[in-house]
Amino acid sequence: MKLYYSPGACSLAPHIVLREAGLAFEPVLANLKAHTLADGTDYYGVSPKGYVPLLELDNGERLSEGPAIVQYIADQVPAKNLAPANGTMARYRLQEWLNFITSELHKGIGGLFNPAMPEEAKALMRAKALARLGWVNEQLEGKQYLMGDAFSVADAYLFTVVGWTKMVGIDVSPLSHLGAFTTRMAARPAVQAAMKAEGLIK
Ligand SMILES: N[C@@H](CCC(=O)N[C@@H](CS)C(=O)NCC(=O)O)C(=O)O
Repeated sequence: MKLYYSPGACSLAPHIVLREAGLAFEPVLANLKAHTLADGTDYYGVSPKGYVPLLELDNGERLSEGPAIVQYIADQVPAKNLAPANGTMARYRLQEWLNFITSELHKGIGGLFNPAMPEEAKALMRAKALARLGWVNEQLEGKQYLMGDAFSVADAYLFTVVGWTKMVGIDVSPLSHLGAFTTRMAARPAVQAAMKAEGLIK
C-alpha cells in the first residue's frame, strides 16, 4: 500500500493507524501548495480531489476520505481492535466520532490555516472550535480514549486535529481531559514513529 501524505496534515491520522496496525506501506510525500509529488508528477493525476490522505491499495485501487481510510485499515487487522466489529452499535459510535471530527472539527480548525480568511471570520471559527472541543473534553472525563479504555482509529484523528490548535491560535490548555488525552496519545509508540517519520518530532 501507499499512503499519500503531507507532514502534520490530516494524513497523520491514517499514518498513525497504519503503524498501529503494523501493516507494510510506503509513505509518499505530496506537496499541497504545488499539488505535485517529489518527482514533479501532477498530484491531481493521482488524486482528482488534490488533497491528502489518499491510500493506494496493492491492487492499485485508491481510497480517499480520512474516515473511510482509517476504517479500511482497521478492518484489515481485526485482531488489533482498532475499530469495533462492523454491524455492532459500538461501530456506529466510532462512526459518530469520525463524522464529528471530520465535519465539526477538522474543517473548522483546518480552515484557519487559510491566510485569505478574514480575521473576523477566524475569530468566529476559533470560538466555535473551542466550544466543540470543550464538549469533547467533557466526553473524555474518566476515559482513556474516545471509545473508552481502548485506543481506536478515532483517537488518531482527534489527536491530529487537536495538534493544529496551537498553530491557529486556539488555546486548549484549560481543557484538562483533552490535555491528558493528547499526552497519552503522544506517548504511543505508533504515534511517535509516525510523527518522527513526518519530521514533526526528533
Ligand atoms: N474530506 C477530506 C479532506 C482532506 C483535507 O482537507 N486535506 C487537506 C490537508 S488536512 C489537504 O490536502 N488540503 C490541500 C488541498 O485541499 O488542496 C478528508 O476528510 O480526508
